[in-house]
Amino acid sequence: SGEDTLPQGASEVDAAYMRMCVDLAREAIGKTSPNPIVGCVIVKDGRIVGRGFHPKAGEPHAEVFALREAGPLAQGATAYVSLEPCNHHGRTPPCSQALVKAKLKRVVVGVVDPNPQVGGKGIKTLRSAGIEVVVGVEEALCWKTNEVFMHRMRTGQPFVTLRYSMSMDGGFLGNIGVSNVQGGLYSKLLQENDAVIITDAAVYDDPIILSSEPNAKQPLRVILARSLDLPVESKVFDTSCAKTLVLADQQACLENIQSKNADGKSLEDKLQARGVDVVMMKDLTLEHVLSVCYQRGATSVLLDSRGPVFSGLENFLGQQAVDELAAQKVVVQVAPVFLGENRTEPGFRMPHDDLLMLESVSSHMVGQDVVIEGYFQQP
Ligand code: AOF
Ligand code: ZN
Repeated sequence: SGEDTLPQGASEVDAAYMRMCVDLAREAIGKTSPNPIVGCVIVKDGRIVGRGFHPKAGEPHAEVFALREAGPLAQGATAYVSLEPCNHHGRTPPCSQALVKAKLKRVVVGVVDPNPQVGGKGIKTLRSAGIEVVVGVEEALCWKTNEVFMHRMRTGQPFVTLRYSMSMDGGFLGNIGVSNVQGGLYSKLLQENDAVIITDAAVYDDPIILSSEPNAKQPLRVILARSLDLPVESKVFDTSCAKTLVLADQQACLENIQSKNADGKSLEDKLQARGVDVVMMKDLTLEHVLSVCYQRGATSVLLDSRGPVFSGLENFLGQQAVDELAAQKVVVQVAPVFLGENRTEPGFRMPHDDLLMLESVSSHMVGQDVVIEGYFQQP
C-alpha cells in the first residue's frame, strides 16, 4: 500500500484509517463467502469511536457494527469503509441509509462496490443527503483484499488459485511440501478458499485436507477421479469436519469393472455411506469442474497440485488452468531441498510457446521455504 495517489479531499490520515478498516475486514477472511470482507472505522474529533467488520453472510454489515459502537457519537463524525456502503435490501438493510440516519458528516470509501445492486448507488444516496463522500482511498489495497468478490462480480466465475510445492531442483513435492506447509501457508489457503481440488492420485498419500487455522471454515474438498477405485478409508472421505465431493469421469468409471468389491457393494455406495457426494461427469474438463464448484457455492477454488504420481490428471489441471486462463493466481512454495534421483518430472509443462509472465509478483518466507505468488495476465 501507500502506492496509491490520494484522491482529492483525502489526507494521509484518511489513508491510515482506511488501512485500519482493511485490517478489521481481514478478521473475517474465509468466513464471509459469498460476501466480501469489509471493515469500518468511525472517527470523531481525531478519536476512534466505532469499529466493525462484516463477520459472515446473513449477519450485519461492517457499518452497522461500527455505528452500534459509536452510538450518538456518530453524529458529525467521519466513517471509513473499505467497500462502498450498500444501498439495497439483501439479507440485511442498506448501510447507506443507516449512515444518513446516524448523521455522519463525511464518509471515506475504499473502493466502489461492483455489485450491480450497489455500483455507485450507495455513494449517491450519501451525497444526496448532503454527506461529503471521498472515494478511492487505498483503492488498490481495498480491491485486492476482495479480489475473490471482485472477480466473481466481473465474471460470474470462481476465483482460482493454482498451488504447488517444489524442490530446488524443480521436482514436485507431494508429501514433503505438504507436511512442510501444514498449519502454515497451506492451512491459510484452505481457510481462504471455499473449495479445494485434488486429484485421485493425491488421495493415495492420505493427506489431511483440513485447515488448522483457529475456527477455520473448512473448504469443500473436491476430488477429481478417473475411476471410483479409490481408497475409501482415506482421511479425505471423513466428512465429519468438511464436505467431500467426488467428481468422477463417467466413461472411465464404466470401463473400470473393478469398481465393485468382494462384498458386492459398489465403491460409489461405500463413498456415499461415508457421506461423500459422488457426481458422474460426462466431461471432466476444468471448466465443468469449476462450474459444479460454483453451483455449490464456491466463489474461490484452490487447485492443489501434488505431482503426477498415478495419473495424468495433474497435467490436465495445470494445463487447462493456464491454457484457458481459468486460474487467476499462482502460489508456489519452494523448499530448500534437492531431490536428486528422487525428482519427478514437473507436474505440468506450460503449454505456451511464448513466455508467460506473471503480474504483481510478491514473495515471502514460510519457515525455511520461499513462497512466490503472482497473477496470470487477464484478457
Ligand atoms: C457493505 N458492508 O460489510 C458488506 C457489503 O445480502 P447482504 O445484505 O449481506 O448483501 C450482500 C452484498 O452487500 C454483497 O454482495 C456486497 O455487494 C455488499 N456487501 N456491503 O456496505 C459490508 N459485506
Ligand atoms: Zn451494507
